[in-house]
Amino acid sequence: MNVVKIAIIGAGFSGLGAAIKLRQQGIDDFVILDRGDTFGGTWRDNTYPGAACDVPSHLYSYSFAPNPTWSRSFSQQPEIHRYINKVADQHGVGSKTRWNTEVTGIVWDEADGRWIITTSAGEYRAATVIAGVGPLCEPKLPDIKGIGDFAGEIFHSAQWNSDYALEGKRVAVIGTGASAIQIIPELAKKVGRLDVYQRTAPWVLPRADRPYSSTENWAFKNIPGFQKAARAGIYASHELVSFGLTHAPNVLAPAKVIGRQNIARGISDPKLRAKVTPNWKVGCKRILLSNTYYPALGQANVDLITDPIREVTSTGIITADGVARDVDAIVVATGFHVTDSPTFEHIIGKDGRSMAQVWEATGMNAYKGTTVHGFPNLFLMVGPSTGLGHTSMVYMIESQLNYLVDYLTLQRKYDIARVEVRSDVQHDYNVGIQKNLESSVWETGGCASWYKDAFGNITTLWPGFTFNYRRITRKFDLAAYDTSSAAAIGARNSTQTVTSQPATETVTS
Ligand code: N01
Repeated sequence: MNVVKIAIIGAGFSGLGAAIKLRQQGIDDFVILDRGDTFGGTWRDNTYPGAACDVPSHLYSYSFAPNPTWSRSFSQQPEIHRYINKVADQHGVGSKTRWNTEVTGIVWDEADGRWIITTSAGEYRAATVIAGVGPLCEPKLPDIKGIGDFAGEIFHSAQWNSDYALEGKRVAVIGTGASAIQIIPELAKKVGRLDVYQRTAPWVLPRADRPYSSTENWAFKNIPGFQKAARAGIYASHELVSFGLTHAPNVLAPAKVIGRQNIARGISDPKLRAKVTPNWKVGCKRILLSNTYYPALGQANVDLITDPIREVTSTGIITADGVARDVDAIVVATGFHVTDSPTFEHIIGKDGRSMAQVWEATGMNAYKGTTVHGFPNLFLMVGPSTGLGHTSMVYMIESQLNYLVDYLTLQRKYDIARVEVRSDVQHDYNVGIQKNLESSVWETGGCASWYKDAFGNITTLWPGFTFNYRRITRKFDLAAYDTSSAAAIGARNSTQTVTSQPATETVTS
């Protein structure tokens, strides 16, 4: 058994960021556990052709590790993966990581005041766990009749089989979300026939992607403040969108015009144009960016199929109209388990219930997207109500890291051994979140999306400006927590509360 002060689960943007912050705090007694073998998380796993980021590179990177040599305005997966690993090298945290270590259980031991972490490579005990597992890490396979019987090649977009040559093959893609619209133009170039199964047409806007010139990269590197200014400009322009998404969906009407123009520019056939035109408000689902998706759909070797899928057979797909289309391979681009992630079943809190069981009753919720009542000394990264549809998640991650670092400072100051958010504080916080979402496009936009949970609540997204999240995570608000000192834990039965005052923080967007 390995005993550490802090265990970080996951080596993506969150886990790596946490490790770097711990190092900067002078904390070395920690370990990072990851099932893969390099840093990167989702940017390591999603290797599908065309994988790229929808957020400009200068914003989709750590503020403390700017990269003046991004090759394009929107980076592709290999470059982001390289960036993350370079940052890890620069901060020397590779040696803290246990690769190929799948975490199978995280159980709170109240008597010991520590988490017991079971992994494929043995057991760990840690006083504090930072869960940087990411919301988009558990591929969701569609529940379609017969899908298990398909005899050809079938894989999820996040589990790309690069050993399988798709050249010249008959291929079906199920889904037209963020991943699919990046995959489809790449496949259209090389497969014999491509059947695209669309359940709901997405809004796809032009992508202002271009290579950076050597002069620009020189300027990012050598002109003081130039890269920071570029980052700030990108940040500000994206925040404007958040006002429309959260408070005034009609403000986004120009985006609809731009989306229609993108369709008209990319597709000449009126029937196909009609099929790809969404009937819900822009922003209700994630706004997608592509200059190549619509032209790909218009290619002679590509068919867009909008009849619902009835079943999958051993040789292909049959739609509700009875048409059978045989294929050699099926690419399943149907998203991820987000509000129902299997990860939640593996985290067992103080009363023996899993996070999945707790959230079955209440819906997925946390305090500031980070701490959950009943799960002491656990910090979720990119937890409930911290997701974004309009800007960089790295900004949210860094806000959470501020919160964590401030906690660690207070922990030392007050010798805190156990910290648990108060249930009333967590409840009130989430009432505020849901209230802020009432007028949002995600609620009123007339679409179904993974942003909503089984109760119909939007438990994934941060409502409003991200600088408000930065503001509420700047300081760790001890008053929102019940805390116990190390001495009290030692005494086991006599819990000594350091502080438990009414919390006053509210969410404003
Ligand atoms: O998944 P999705 P994704 N039968 O859930 C369809 C991030 N991301 O992997 O719309 C038929 O968006 C489903 O149809 P419908 C980003 O946050 C970021 O593409 O539900 N179809 C939809 O078309 C994104 O939001 C980047 O009707 C079925 C598709 O599958 C998140 O990842 C790049 C079906 C799923 O779309 C997930 O994106 C890529 C069924 N049974 C991804 N079930 C960046 O650039 C589902 N579908 C940062």
